[in-house]
Amino acid sequence: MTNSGSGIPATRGGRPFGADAVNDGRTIAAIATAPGRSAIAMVRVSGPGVRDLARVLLHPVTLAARRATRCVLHDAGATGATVDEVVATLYVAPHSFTGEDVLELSTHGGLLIPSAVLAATLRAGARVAEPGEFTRRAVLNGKLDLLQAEAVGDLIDARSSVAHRTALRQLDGGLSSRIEALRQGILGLEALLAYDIDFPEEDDGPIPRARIADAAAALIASLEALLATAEAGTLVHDGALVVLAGAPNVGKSSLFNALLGEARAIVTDVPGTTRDAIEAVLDLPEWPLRLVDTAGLRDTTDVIERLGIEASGRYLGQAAVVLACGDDGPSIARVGDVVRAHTDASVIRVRTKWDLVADRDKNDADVGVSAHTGEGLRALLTLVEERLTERHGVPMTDAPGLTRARHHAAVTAAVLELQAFTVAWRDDALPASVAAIHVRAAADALADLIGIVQVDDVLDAVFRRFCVGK
Ligand SMILES: Nc1nc2c(ncn2[C@@H]2O[C@H](COP(=O)(O)OP(=O)(O)OP(=O)(O)O)[C@@H](O)[C@H]2O)c(=O)[nH]1
Ligand SMILES: [Mg+2]
Repeated sequence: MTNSGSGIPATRGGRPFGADAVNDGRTIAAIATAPGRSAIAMVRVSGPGVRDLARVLLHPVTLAARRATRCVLHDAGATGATVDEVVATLYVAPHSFTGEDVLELSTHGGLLIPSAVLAATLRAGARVAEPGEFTRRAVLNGKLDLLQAEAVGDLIDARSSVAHRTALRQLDGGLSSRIEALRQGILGLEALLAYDIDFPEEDDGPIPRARIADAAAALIASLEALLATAEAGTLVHDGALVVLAGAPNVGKSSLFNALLGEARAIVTDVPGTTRDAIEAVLDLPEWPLRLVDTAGLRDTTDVIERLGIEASGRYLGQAAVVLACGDDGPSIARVGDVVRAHTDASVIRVRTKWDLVADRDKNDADVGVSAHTGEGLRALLTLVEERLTERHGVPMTDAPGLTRARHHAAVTAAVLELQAFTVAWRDDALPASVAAIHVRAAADALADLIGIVQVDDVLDAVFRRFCVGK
């Protein structure tokens, strides 16, 4: 069956992108390794001019595909001087990361040599790659879809083992295939509708109305199940924000350092020591945490301290869990009240300086900790993980889930469109061909997510944050 005559525009999909949508067809080059002193570095070149460039720069040039070959690299510029001895590996299109001819030049490390090798490739005709441009070309050439490309960025940026595992799964294509299956489901619904539109005169239509409504309901349920993974997924991706709050001098920075196992924040017996919020990643087995030490909360006329306290307030507003710290019962209660005014995050009452507490039976906190002896630290972290799991569900690293606001927005848009369709269909409020526009919009929202369509602003948004050379 085709959609002709149904009033539904032809499918936008097919294989991702016409190649060269944004690609200017030039050969690009970049240093792919981080700057600084190192044993080796890598300069990556991709594009149609790679083999010509190799001929100009390398000696010998008999490069076999996928074989690391030791060569001398000359600058083709005025002097023709030797720049470095390199190991060159040629990947022939389409069997490369970008889908184009790719040359990887492993050079000696340091600040000078990689830059000189890059300069030589530019003089031989390449241009400097934009951030993320190698991966962008991989997407344009159908080597990766957009979700997998994001996963490449996530792998590079991963600061915790959970985020690392999640990114690997996404790179594996698990999320892409789940989204694609849902999109195919929506296209199936669209096909049922097209049939109904083409043969409206048949009494109940050839397809019972209820069957179409059921199909829409089933799709909405599946999309909502996927949406339910977003909260935990985003927390895993970004790290769950855990804020240490309390009056000055109660031991927040000491606790922060003890949890991290290193002296990151300055500790003194002077109240008001911490002026600015300090953030660090704590990689727990289930949940990666973004742990934040803040300025002690109190009324003050000191301008800088005031700014620090305001920053504490902002962090509190975004927190997933707040550790309300105090070194006696009343100070814990006070900070608990202040914190609750700023946030609806889960609050854990923490009694600090537990080593000094004589009356340990008094029940004025959820947990007692000592930064000096280490007592209670493990119990506190267990409690943090329990609270996160209670609120946000178990982070799923084995099943595909949503990890970014972009994913959440696209799947939400698809649900809203299908809901709008369902209402119109149930009430017979709109002609089928008009109601069907909602179904098409739902399918398109998922197509944008995987990158089946050629939308430059979607690509720009995804690749803007990549590093050069990736
Ligand atoms: N005995 C004992 N002393 C502690 C403990 N934790 C912190 N202290 C002491 O309490 C004082 C204040 O510690 P900080 O960690 O700087 O306190 P803070 O809450 O970060 O203070 P501000 O940054 O000023 O708000 C220091 O003298 C610490 O040595 C603890 O577990 N046991
Ligand atoms: Mg402090």
